[in-house]
Amino acid sequence: MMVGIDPALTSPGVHSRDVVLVAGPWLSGTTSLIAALRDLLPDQTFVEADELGPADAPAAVVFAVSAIAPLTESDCALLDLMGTHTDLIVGAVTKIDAHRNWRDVLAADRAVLAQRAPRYEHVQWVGVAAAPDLGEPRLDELVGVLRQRLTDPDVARRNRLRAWEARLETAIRRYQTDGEGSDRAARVTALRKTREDIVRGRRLAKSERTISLRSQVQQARLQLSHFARNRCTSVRSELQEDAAQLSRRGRSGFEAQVRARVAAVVDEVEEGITAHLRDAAAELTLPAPPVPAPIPPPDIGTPTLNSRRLETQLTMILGAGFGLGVALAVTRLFSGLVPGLTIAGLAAGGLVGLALTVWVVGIRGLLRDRAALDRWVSDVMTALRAALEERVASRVLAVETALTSELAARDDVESATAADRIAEIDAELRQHAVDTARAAGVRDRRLPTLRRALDTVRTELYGAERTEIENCGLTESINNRRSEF
Ligand SMILES: Nc1nc2c(ncn2[C@@H]2O[C@H](COP(=O)(O)OP(=O)(O)OP(=O)(O)O)[C@@H](O)[C@H]2O)c(=O)[nH]1
Ligand SMILES: [Mg+2]
Repeated sequence: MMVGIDPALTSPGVHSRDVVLVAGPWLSGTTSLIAALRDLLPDQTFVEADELGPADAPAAVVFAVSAIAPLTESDCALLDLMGTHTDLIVGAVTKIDAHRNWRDVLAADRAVLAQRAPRYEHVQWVGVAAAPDLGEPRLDELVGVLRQRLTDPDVARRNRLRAWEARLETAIRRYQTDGEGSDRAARVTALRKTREDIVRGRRLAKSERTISLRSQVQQARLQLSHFARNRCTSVRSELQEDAAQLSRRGRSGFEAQVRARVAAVVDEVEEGITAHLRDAAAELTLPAPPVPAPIPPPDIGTPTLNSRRLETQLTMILGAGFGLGVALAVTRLFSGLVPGLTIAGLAAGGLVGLALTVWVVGIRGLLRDRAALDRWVSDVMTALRAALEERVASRVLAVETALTSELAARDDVESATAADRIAEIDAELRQHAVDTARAAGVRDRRLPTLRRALDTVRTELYGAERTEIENCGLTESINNRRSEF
């Protein structure tokens, strides 16, 4: 019949069965009602919902609801499901023996259902008591309605039209959602979001890394220079203290001691630099930078201890003068005290004077050497400090270069991965767009025919006026097709 409108519309896609489906919500009295109906109408087949397949369309649906309360939303949804392919629906309010106000409930049920959809406006409602606690079952009205309606030749035709309506509505809905891409919308939104996240994540990661590299390098430069300076300062004061307390014998070993300390400080600072830079690289999750060959300690020269001639001469003369003075004083003291011992006094004075001269000259020499060594230590430490600061600067610079290029390489790899992922997402988005456009094309091609067919069906079911309202102006003149049904 629909083939006239579209050759593809060959069947409503359901299997019409000559059975009456008795269905209802939980504990509504379905089983009791079915048992009673089977007794009263033995020629009819009554089934419960679980005895029907999804594509089976019963000839009639008896929708049993208890008289205890009016229909709820879930009850109505159940009826929508049960009555999709069947036009003949009879509402049965059960257990009317137990609920005196069942007529009010029935009226409420009728109103609720009529509000739900136009197709429910003409549903007949009856009250039943299939298994009353007292008295006889009351099923006459329901039996009467079923007898009358099931023999009506128009019922089969209307059932078939109803099945068509359901199928056409489903098809139209499917084409519409496909054409609008509604089912793809969630996926498309998710894809767009992922794409944005990737782009933003890349940007963020890049700037974060650059910033943390810069701060690590600056920190390293500052802390290591500070460390090197500190070491130099403390070793300098240590050595200057040693120089100030130097004994005559310790003088020769002092230079070696200074050299050893300088070498130790160089090693210490070098190790400090290596450890700090390794930690900085670890902080940036980069491999430890290579450690360059250690530098030799700076050239610190030798202390100049050979005194100048003039100074020596002056010291000698002053020392001799002092010695002579002391000698004369001792001699006079001796000869004054013991006049007979002039010769001995002379000898003793000479000895004391000589000893004092030697001592003064010696002390003077030691003090001069201490001062010279102190100056030397100072020079050595200045040179060492300069060398270490330069070392810190050059090593930090080398590491900065190495880490920057390492970071750039890593960045390139990540960028490539992100670009691949974005390309994949873009391809999928394009595919969705193409699919949606294609589905919209199919929808635009198919929809007019399907709507025309639906109009035809609805006109048959509700009359032309109703169809106008149903379709919101989509109706076309189809009266000439009526004969095809
Ligand atoms: N008073 C009274 N009770 C009834 C009537 N019909 C059924 N009942 C009671 O309602 C309860 C449920 O009856 P069922 O026929 O098993 O209802 P159902 O809808 O098949 O129940 P489920 O299959 O469990 O959902 C039982 O306790 C019945 O005795 C009736 O007409 N009057
Ligand atoms: Mg049951």
